[in-house]
Amino acid sequence: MIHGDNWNNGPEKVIRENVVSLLKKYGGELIEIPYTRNDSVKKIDRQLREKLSMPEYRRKRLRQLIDMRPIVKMIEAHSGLTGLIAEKTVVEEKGRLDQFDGMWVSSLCDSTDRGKPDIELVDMTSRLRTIDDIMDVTTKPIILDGDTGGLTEHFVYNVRTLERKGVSAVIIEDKTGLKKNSLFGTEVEQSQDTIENFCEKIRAGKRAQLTDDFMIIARIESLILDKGLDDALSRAFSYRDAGADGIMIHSRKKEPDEIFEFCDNFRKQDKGTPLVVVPTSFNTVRECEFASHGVNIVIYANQLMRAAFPAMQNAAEEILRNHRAQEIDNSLMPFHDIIRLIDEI
Ligand code: SPV
Ligand code: MG
Repeated sequence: MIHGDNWNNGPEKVIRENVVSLLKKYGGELIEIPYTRNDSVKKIDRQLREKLSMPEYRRKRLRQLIDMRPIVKMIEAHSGLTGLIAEKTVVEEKGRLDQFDGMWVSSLCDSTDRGKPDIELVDMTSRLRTIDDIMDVTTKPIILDGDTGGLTEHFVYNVRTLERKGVSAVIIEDKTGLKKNSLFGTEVEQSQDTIENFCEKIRAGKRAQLTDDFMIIARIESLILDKGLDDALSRAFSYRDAGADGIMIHSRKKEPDEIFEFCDNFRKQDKGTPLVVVPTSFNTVRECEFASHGVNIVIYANQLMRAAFPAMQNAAEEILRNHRAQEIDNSLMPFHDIIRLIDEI
């Protein structure tokens, strides 16, 4: 085997170790040549990334991943920086590398980042701005949290725009009126759309779509609103029949039982339609267990935002308490690292 010596350090080291032990089994030889660092190699690297980030390549990658992976893992991004974390974070575990497959542009985090409530107040133009910021620095596929999808007459235009930009999927939820975040549950007034209206919105969106790549995923709020499993299942089959490319089932319970029950019952009748879950409340479940219940996509919907907020608040409080910044310095990213965090072109 011939390989550049650039895999001696960093996350690729583990791949090198795997290769070395495999070669040993049959007496193979590893020939390492000094890695070439010059402008033409950089150009090939840039061209490859450029291709991956182009709309026609990025858009279809979600469908490809669903076909290839036991489960697709998406993490929330609400800015260029969080996009970079989603794009670049890699861990090594037991000789394997692991990373996220793509990004979820959450309405909750996009709103929170602007200091606004999650009530569809941040309009589509601003949401598209966030998507642009993320797309500028990443190549992985994107799912947009499309809230209720708004008026059907507006939704059809937004489907075209998202598709053209290279977004892979939009998830719309079956609520009407002033949308509130699902995790409030029945603490606040929330109303669910009728099956007929929501099916019409899905059908209109699918009619508007120009490519075969883009996905419209229907999100069912029946469990959030205590309407029960039967309501959730009958909605799921109706939405699928109206053309939804996937079903997201949501719950605010800590135990995953109702989610598993939904998935198991859905899979008895439908082996193929992708299922999506957002385990913010039922966070004890590991990805492989979701996969064993027929789930295709797991979305970590708000963890980056929730990690950043307390850290920033603590830094602000410590500076106020000490009238200087020294005390907080040990818990901060070193100054030298932050100025080198973003690659220059
Ligand atoms: C979001 O991330 O905005 C979502 C998921 O819609 S949830 O907050 O759980 O409703
Ligand atoms: Mg949302």
